[in-house]
Amino acid sequence: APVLVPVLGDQLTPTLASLRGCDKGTTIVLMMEVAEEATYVRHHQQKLVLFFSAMRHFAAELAADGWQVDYVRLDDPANAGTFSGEVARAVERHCPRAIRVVEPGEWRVLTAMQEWGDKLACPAEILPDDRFVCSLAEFRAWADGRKQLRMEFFYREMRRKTGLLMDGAEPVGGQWNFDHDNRAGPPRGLKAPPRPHFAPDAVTQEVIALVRDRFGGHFGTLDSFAWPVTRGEAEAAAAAFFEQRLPDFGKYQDAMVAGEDDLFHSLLSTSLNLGLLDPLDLCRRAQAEYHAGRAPLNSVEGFIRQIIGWREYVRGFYWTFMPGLADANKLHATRPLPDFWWTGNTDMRCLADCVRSTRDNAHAHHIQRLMVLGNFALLAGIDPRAVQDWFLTVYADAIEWVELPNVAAMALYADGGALASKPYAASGAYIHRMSDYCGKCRYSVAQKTGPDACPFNALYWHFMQANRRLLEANPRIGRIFATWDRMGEERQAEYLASAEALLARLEPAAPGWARE
Ligand code: FAD
Ligand code: DLZ
Ligand code: SF4
Repeated sequence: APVLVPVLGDQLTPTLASLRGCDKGTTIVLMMEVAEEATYVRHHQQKLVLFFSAMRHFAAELAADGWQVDYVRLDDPANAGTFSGEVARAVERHCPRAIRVVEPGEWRVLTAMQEWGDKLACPAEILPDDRFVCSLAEFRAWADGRKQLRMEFFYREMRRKTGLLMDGAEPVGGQWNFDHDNRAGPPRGLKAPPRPHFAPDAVTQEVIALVRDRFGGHFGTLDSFAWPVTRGEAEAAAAAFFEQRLPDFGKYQDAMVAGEDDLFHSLLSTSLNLGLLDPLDLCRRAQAEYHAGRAPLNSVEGFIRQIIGWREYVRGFYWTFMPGLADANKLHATRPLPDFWWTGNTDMRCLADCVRSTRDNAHAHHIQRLMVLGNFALLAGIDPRAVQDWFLTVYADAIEWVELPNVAAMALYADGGALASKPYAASGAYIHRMSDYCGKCRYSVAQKTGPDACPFNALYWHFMQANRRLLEANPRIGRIFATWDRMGEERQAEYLASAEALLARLEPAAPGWARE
């Protein structure tokens, strides 16, 4: 009897642990397009096309390589609609002696997977996903016994472990982190090289038709679909990044320019998260760009830190703090998500541009996610679960292991500071410094209160006041309250009244955008 190897949509890696060492003659690879995965949140249409197309391409590659692939298409009339249902049908079809599968990227899927063995009366082995630099066991060992988890210290361990940018025991350049060089605001007219565009082939076009037909009501447009859907395309995207964007990646990492949707960012998160690219390999290639003198250290270090630092850190964090993390709400935020998060219909120019980019590309870059969208949700006290659903729905790179820690812990401080040392809260001045949004905004960033003032200004103080008890004790933010106290009651009242007026005007989103 064969071994059944289910391969999920974010496991598109030929060296996947479950495939390694298997005999092609006695292994059935099972890939499943299932309605539940497409609708447990109503993913952006581009995200659906990306997953289905990349899965179909990967299945074809495996088959060409001699694997027996049992591929269940979404439009198969017998499709059971869920992973568990499809694995059960496959067990009936193939009578395997065992199931071998790599752990998934979401808690929800893991709990279902853990029942397969018993329910199907077939031994099921769940293997660690070793496509990461740091195993979960290693992360737990690092985290155990620490009072505080901080990315920076974890990152240093990963630098030592991988030897990336190391000079013996010392970091290359004498510092671990060059972030202070990576905070340039955008000069007027800053433009990035055009995004590499991967024109939809016949497979992708068929999937686009399927998605339009079945999921045309989901958020987002499909017209500009340009994501790499094969390993070859992902490699081409990486090569283009190293050549054209990496040199300026560091300097403009935190910059935002209206209409410049990705600036010098790599756009490689979807390929990394689907398994089309290997994180360590990418970092080594970035390091080689530095050694060849083609990219400066601050860019290369910054890029490597995002991958072996943040990406690995949030994964360990997710599996350490689930399932509680999904319900964390330390700041007791309960406001519904505003309607403009879906429609883009707001006079706040920064937010309108971020929502527009999200709709057009199923992507927004980090500082847009953190300091515009996330910052607004934090300051306005939006219910973390609603914000989580939005982020999981709209971004093509959103799989819960990476989305949830970034949203709940990094952006919303819903974990009360387990991940980050302070909330990423900022007034309009920060967005003004880092972007060209404010000049043409209907609000005035310089004005602090009143109907024409930048909403971030009053919301900032409203947030600080509302959460004073928790934040005052924080050495990294506590001092801000001295400024507030010096303002005088009248000014304080103006701030709070402005914020209350703004919050009262927020139109809650119609139900049904994220979940049926
Ligand atoms: P680049 O800026 O080019 O960075 C290079 C790579 O580093 C990325 O491809 C990504 O793999 C990794 N990386 C960078 N920052 C992070 C981070 N904070 N956490 C994990 N990996 C990181 N990333 C996702 O992959 N999926 C998500 O669902 C997601 N949701 C986010 C939600 C919020 C609120 C925030 C603040 C960040 C989120 N991120 C998420 C992290 C980051 O914004 C994206 O990885 C990045 O914008 C992807 O674009 P890029 O490939 O051009 O990144
Ligand atoms: C995101 C996604 C979608 C939309 N569809 C599928 C699917 O039909 N089949 C599949 O195997 N995976 C899909 N995925 C990705 C899964 O949701 C992802 O693999 C798990 O959420 C986490 O491992
Ligand atoms: Fe955003 Fe305020 Fe600037 Fe307008 S003025 S773009 S709302 S930060």
